[in-house]
Amino acid sequence: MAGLKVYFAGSIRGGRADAALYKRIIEYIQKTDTVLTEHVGDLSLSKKEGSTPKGFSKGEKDVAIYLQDTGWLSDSDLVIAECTTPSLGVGYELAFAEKLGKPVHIFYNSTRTTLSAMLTGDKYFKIHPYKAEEEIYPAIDIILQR
Ligand code: 6K6
Repeated sequence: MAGLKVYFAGSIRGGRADAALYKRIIEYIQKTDTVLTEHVGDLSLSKKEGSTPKGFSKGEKDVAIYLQDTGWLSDSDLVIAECTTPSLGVGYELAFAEKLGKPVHIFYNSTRTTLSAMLTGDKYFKIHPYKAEEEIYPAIDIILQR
């Protein structure tokens, strides 16, 4: 645990097609900095598991997730999101982070998706379209001031 506190956002119930990519990005950030949301890259977490409570009713668990994640957003130094797989939760987190005044960096693969106009149209966000995964890592080095 060191350096900047990064809130990494990626789709869970929106779909886990990019979970392995999230894991690689999280591990890259963790070389020098702290990722508050390591679970987003947990490959054992399926879309269904992310929504199936263990020991909690669905409502109780979701309240706990919401409170934990909004708390982490408040505590974070910046937000990095991978938005190729669309996610309502990630969209909510991005707007929440903007209201908190946190720097927000949004990555997406422009060969696979067209980002929502609610993100590309908001000049607050720093948007990083990429065509190949290798382009993500040098951009992260700059964001983290390595
Ligand atoms: C348990 C272990 C791993 O995940 C869980 C339960 N689910 C969640 N835990 C923590 N954060 C979550 C969970 N579900 C969604 N989120 C937050 O919303 C994450 O920070 C993601 O960036 C985002 C994904 O939203 P959806 O709408 O795709 O689920």
